[in-house]
Amino acid sequence: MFMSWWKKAVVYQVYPKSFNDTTGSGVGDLAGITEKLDYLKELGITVIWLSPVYESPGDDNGYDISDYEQIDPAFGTMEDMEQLIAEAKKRGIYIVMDLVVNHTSDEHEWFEEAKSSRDNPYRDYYIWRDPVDGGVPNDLQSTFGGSAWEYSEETGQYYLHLFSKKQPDLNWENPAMRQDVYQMMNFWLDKGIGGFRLDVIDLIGKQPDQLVTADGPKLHDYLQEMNEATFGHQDVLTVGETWSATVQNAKQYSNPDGSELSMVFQFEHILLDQQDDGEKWDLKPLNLVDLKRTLAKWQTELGDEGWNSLFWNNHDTPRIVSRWGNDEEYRQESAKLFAILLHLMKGTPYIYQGEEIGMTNYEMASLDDIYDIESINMYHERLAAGYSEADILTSINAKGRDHARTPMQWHGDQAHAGFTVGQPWIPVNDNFTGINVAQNLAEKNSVFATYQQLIQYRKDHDIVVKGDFQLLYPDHPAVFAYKRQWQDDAFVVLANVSEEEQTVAVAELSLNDVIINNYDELTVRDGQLTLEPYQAIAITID
Ligand code: TEU
Repeated sequence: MFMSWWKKAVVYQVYPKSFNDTTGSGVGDLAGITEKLDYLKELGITVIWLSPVYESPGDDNGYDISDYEQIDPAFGTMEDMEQLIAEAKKRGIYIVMDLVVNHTSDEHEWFEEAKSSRDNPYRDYYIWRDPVDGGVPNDLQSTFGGSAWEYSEETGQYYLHLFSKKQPDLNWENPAMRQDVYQMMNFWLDKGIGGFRLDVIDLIGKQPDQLVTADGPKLHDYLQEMNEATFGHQDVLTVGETWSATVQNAKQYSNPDGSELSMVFQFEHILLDQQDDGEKWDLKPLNLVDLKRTLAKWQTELGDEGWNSLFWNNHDTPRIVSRWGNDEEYRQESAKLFAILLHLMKGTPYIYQGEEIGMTNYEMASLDDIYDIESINMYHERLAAGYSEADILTSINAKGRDHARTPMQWHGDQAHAGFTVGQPWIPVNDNFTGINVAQNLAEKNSVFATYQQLIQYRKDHDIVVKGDFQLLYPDHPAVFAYKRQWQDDAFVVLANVSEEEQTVAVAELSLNDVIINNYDELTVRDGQLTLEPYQAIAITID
């Protein structure tokens, strides 16, 4: 049976600003990515998801685009981009661009035109409303704090911004705007890119007057139209960022008939360590049983009616080893455990830069250490609302987006971890002397080696891509275990997500050959398997 290439792919996300600087500017660049392609090839990945490199004033690190068809000079030139695409292709790697079309920058020409007068042809590219009772049109809130409406003096109306006020929302009801977006997408497809990651795509069908943001009534119509006008005719990978995705609508997004997207990112597991009715800043310890149930639900219920994306990390989340592992005593063990758990599931795995060497969160001691707009806005908002600074910092240290954005740690014996010869735009994590690429490459049992082995195993064994999934010991509070089965092949993954030794009965499993083990030993006695702290193993079974 024909199988889309992206079902076998492993994707690596590059956040260009923090990856590799070749000019000494303190900001990573495109040439820096090209320089590291051999490293990525050695890891084994076949796709790079490139966070935005388009021209941008940088209010939200490139997620505020002022020109979709230009490269931001901080990252290089269009020639650098073309070279990256070509050099990657030589190594069997596709470049997936980040498509941010829910909003633009307020410095985009469309917005500059739109705000200039009510009858400007670009006015309806954005969403404008009259004041109500001399104030905002309604209670819609921005993800980055405060009202989602900003008053525009020139024309006496408010415009909508679901993110920062420098990120006005595009009006998808406007067919002319949609055609311009499709044209821009084709401009990039013509350059030979491998697809798109579609930023907050579940918001484009919004109905602001009804306070509807995600999953608006025309969302899927727009996606089908976009598909038809652009990537639908090409063999590319498309992945939607959909915070609101449910198994049900994920089947529609990733329908195997190809009418919408290849797959979506669902975030149900990412939301498990926050209070039910709170924001991400309202912390709650992770309950492992919930995590197992959530991921197992996505594994089994999408079935053959859709396709999963698998991830622990991206540029908006804290580092997994610090978040749900132990980044001190068991850093390597827990980093490998999360790799093993994720990479042997069904779906397309995504690795976020630095995850493959077990990079950790860093400590933010005051506002001076915080760079991200979301955290900064929240800090001021909560301080004004009466929260203590200590509480605010606890939340930011747990969940802030800067953790993912500290520079990639290449070398332990070079200034700024070899990321730049200049002053990095955000400090390098102090622990780079012990956690870096050079040391990972030199060590046989490194975190990197584990990722490499898992990626290779997926390439060599159809069972990883195609096999059925079954959760084992669903109620065990510390052991995350599952079985995969494809035709005559089967294996189990058994992982102890805790600092205490755990024992599970395995007599019925008839364990065979070890596929991977993050410890040297494997202890089975009288049908009981003992798992050391953060031990994770995969074993074939009869
Ligand atoms: O993220 C969507 C989004 O909603 C995030 O702001 C998210 O809620 C938050 O970071 C959770 O911690 C996308 C991009 O991934 C993000 O980097 C952008 O800031 C945002 O869209 C706006 O484009």
